[in-house]
Amino acid sequence: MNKTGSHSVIALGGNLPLDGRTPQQTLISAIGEMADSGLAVKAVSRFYATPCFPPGAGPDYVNAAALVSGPSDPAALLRILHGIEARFGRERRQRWGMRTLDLDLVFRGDVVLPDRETQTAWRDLPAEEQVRRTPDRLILPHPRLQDRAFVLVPVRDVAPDWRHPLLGRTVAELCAALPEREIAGVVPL
Ligand code: PH2
Ligand code: MG
Ligand code: MG
Repeated sequence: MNKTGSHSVIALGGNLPLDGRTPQQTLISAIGEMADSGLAVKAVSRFYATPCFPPGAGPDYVNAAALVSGPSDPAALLRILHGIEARFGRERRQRWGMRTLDLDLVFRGDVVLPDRETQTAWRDLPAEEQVRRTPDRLILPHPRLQDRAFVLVPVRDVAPDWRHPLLGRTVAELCAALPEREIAGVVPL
């Protein structure tokens, strides 16, 4: 089977210090917690400094990605990730607000959740609605994956050949389709 067939990729991000520790240190600890929570961490990307999205909404982020194998049920994996976020001081207050740690499930093999139509509807959501609306259930692949250099560039380090099950493009191809300026803003630490 393809290496990413039964694997998941988790995007890590943070832009606030926690107890005097930098976001980079928090992300490293979070990867340790993933392993302690029973996930097999197969690969970790480089760490990147990335401009905050939306621009001006806070300090720059540190972003990374991890390739893991874990529970076959994506919802069980998500519960583990939420538990780790909570242990690292994450408070869910504001959409796209500043945070000490964000762990997003980017994909799980070629699973599409909850179904093709719903994933497509969230993926095609107009930008102004993306600010207002948050899905109340797990959408896979992550509906904004193809848009964001701060997700795609780290994910390319660990899973360049994973193919989006609905777009039919690999991570490397999705990356190459982004404006050069956005890729250039994602700088290895
Ligand atoms: N995450 C967000 C909102 N904005 N910007 C960057 N650069 N990196 C992120 O991980 C990020 C963001 C919401 O999860
Ligand atoms: Mg996020
Ligand atoms: Mg999140």
